Amino acid sequence: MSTMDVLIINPPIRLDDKPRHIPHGLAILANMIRKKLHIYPTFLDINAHRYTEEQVKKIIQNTNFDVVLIGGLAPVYRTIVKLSRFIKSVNPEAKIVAGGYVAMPIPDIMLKNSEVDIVCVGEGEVTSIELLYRFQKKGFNTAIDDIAGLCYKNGDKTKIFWTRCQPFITNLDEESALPAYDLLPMEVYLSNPCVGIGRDIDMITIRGCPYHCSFCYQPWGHKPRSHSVDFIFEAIRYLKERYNIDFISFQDDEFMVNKKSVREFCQKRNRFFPDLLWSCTGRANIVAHNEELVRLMRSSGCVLISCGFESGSQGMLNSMHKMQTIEEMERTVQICRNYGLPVPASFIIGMPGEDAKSCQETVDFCIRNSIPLDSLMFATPYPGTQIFDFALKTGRINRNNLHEFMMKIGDAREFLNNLTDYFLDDELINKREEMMRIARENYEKFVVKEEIEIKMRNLFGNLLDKIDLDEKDLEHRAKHGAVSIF
Ligand code: B12
Repeated sequence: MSTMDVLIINPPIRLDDKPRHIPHGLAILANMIRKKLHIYPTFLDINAHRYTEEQVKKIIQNTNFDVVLIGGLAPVYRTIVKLSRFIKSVNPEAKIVAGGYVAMPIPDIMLKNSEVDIVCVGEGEVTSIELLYRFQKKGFNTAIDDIAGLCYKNGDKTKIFWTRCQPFITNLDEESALPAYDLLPMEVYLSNPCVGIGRDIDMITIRGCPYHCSFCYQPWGHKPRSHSVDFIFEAIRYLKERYNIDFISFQDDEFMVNKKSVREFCQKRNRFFPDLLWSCTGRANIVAHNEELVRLMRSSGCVLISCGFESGSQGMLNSMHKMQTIEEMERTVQICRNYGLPVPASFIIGMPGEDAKSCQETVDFCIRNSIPLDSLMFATPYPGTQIFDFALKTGRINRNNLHEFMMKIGDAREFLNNLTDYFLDDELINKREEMMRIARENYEKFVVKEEIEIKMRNLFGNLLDKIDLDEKDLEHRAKHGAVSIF
């Protein structure tokens, strides 16, 4: 076989909001496939276009493809199950390959319960190229058992095969690539900011995180691997020239993990793109002890550092292995406020061990520090996390019916499993509402609307006049970006 048509599908997520985040993983693979195999894939971005089921079906029927690549986060499991069936009904010969967070931790469950043929377990750069190259050279019925990082099934799903592990990429700059931005409907993403204001694009620069939080899924190990600052600036230069971006939202697990790189980033930004604004992720135990760094970031265009505070109870923080203290969280709030930065902290309710007292401590923390609890997620046992193992061990999730569990999995704003011994399900759901209401009411007393406008103007300058925020943007801002929370 010499020519091969590849269709890449980005399933929809968070349909109650606008599409704001580009599908980095799939778009990186699209670029790699183009570069290494000279195959020009078709990119079906259902999420960006918010296509209806009927539209998706029509597009698939009218597209030539031999291989389909599909992936995403855990909540797209049900979409993949459904879509894979449809794809096979249109083209029974096509190979369907899945990857990403939805498939990596439960490849066997996905293979047994869907029409997916092969799962890529790990980073896709090397694995997917080797797999497609094999198909291209030897056809679809060739052996793939020597390609690392795969899990696949025989035709009748009775047997699942695993190949050896694919080692982590060591040099992200050389072995990965930029996302194929040109294959994405970039105007959709650029006009729906993730966090910032203006033409805002998200970026991921690091894989792996040194921490071991019990609610987090970390397939990339605990030794962070980063793109070089030079690589990041190449990307910014391209995005500025081609898409005229104003803002970058760094969505890494922990952008501040390497302070030297952050400093280098700030210096280069000031030198080359002094108008560029940006936001990033942080951590209370880092921000609290690095005021100088925050000062530099602020004076280098950083307008927001979002931290996972998770809980106002030290006991809960310890039990989730968060490695941060309440004092560090309070200091973080102080530092952010000192520099006019908003405090978009997110919290979790319902971790194992949560009770009325720990919930009260979270509310007290928010009241003491005048923080609204707009982002309060339910502890959700996503596969691959320590709390998933806990839920299995304690019988909260049925080991024998993980497919059913995956079909239900959604956003952590929706209640899924009760991991506490203290609350009944309804009580937990009501507790969340109550906590959010009390903290919000208290916050409303604290904020001065006129001051917010001045602070926003200080941060965003003229960009504020460039875009109109509608209801959905404001709602999103409160829940995630929280730019108006000072
Ligand atoms: C950006 C992001 C988002 C964006 C969405 C991004 C998008 N468009 O898909 C938003 C903000 C919407 C989001 C939401 C949520 N997120 Co999120 N998010 C991330 C984040 C920070 C980056 C993801 C990313 O782009 N990574 C970089 C790319 C390069 O990696 P990648 O996608 O894995 O791709 C590589 C491989 O997986 C593989 N690959 C990927 N797909 C495919 C497909 C094929 C066919 C092949 C061969 C290979 C392959 O190749 C790629 C290159 O190596 C990660 C954490 C992180 N740092 O990774 C969390 C993360 C993915 N999110 C997570 C969670 C829990 C959520 C939420 C469920 C949380 C919530 N509060 O509700 C929601 C889900 C919303 C919903 N309804 O679906 C978890 C994943 C859990 C899971 N099993 O899905 C993560 C890992 C965070 C964590 N550490 O726990 N998220």
